[in-house]
Amino acid sequence: MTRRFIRPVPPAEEWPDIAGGGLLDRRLFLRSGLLLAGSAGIRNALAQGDAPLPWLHTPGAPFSAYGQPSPYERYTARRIGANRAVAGNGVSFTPLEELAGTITPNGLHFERHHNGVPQIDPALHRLTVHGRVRQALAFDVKSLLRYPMRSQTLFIECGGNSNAGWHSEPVQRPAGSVHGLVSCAEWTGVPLSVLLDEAGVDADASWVIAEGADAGAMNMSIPLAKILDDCMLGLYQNGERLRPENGYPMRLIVPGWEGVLHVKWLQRLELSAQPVMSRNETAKYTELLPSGKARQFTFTMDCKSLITTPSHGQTLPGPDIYQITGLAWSGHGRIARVEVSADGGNSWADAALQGPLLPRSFTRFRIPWRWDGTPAVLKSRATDDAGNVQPERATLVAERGRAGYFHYNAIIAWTVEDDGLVSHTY
Ligand SMILES: Nc1nc2c(c(=O)[nH]1)N[C@H]1C(S)=C(S)[C@@H](COP(=O)(O)O)O[C@H]1N2
Ligand SMILES: [Mo]
Repeated sequence: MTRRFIRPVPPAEEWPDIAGGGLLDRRLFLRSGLLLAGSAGIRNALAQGDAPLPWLHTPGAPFSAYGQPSPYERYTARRIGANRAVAGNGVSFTPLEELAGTITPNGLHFERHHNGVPQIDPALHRLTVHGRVRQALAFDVKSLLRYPMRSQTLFIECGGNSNAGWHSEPVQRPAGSVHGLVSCAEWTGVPLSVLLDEAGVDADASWVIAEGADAGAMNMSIPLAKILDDCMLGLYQNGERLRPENGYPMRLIVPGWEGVLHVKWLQRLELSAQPVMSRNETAKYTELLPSGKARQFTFTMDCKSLITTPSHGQTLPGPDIYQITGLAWSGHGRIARVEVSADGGNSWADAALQGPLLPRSFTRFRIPWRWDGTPAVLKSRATDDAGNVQPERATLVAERGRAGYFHYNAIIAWTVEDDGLVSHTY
């Protein structure tokens, strides 16, 4: 006789709500996989046996040198931001609502280019370290690949991510097409402290000016202290060499800080006593506040989260138990807590956080929800281990005004209508 260790689960109707709108205890999903067994779409296996399936009878395709996703998944694709005046200037968004887990596949990492993607021959590429150093150095790719490396799982988020949130009306686009200028990957490379140590930093240096080898030679200033603390020269992305669109053959990795500082196609690091005051740190990535003062050098990406399922454009087939899930991240450290509301923020319940809880990286949250078929407003609110709490939109707008364009991290709300259709709301 087989012994079964499955604990009896009370029928779904008997589970108590732990917050308004039908939020259930986050541990219920752990207690039983039977949770959804009564749901539509699940059939008894023995009832199958309709059409003969060709792949069960014919040998499959041969080996491939580099694997591709199933053709049935071809719509899991980056959404490209169109209508840009300058060729090569624009974005492509990670389809966050199509993905699960926490790692962004390399082919779906978001892109932000000011001047297109250069096709760099690594044999011809050099990284020069110069300025206020004992001796200027030029590294070729081959020699850099021989340095001791380390790996870190980190998100990169564009400072302009979610900027449609500043609009007076909520934009109706899929979650990733508004909030998907953020991705998370395991980056492997050489700590910059190692390379700077070799060049010998002068005592009066306090900034590092990083420059890319794209046609616009994009450059940015980063405080030397940050560079020496935890920045690296990224060479590998999720185990393989960087993709051209993400900076091949090398890019700067600046953990937790805004995307624009992660200079791609890196060709120059200049040690300096002051920032260079380039276009992207003055005219751009600087914000006028209601007081008339401007926020400049706002480096750290703030604590943020969003529900990826259910989210805009999805439809709930009917009243049932659903898993609400999404992503949270903070440039200040680890995610400590994600609360979810199903009644527009009147009451909140803690979602389960999937470990390991890595600093400055995506954290996946999940919570069960019983939808009764009446209109609901879903929200998520993240807190990081430095105590930062994701603000309500009204709070953020009151603080920063509406002239802002960057660093939008307010709570994101989705409305579920009685027909199950999900849309964006404020
Ligand atoms: N050389 C160079 N580096 C660059 C950019 C660029 O246009 N040129 N774009 C920056 C911006 S604004 C962002 S948000 C990130 C985006 O990195 P990704 O395209 O790998 O997602 O790269 C940064 N590094
Ligand atoms: Mo960016």
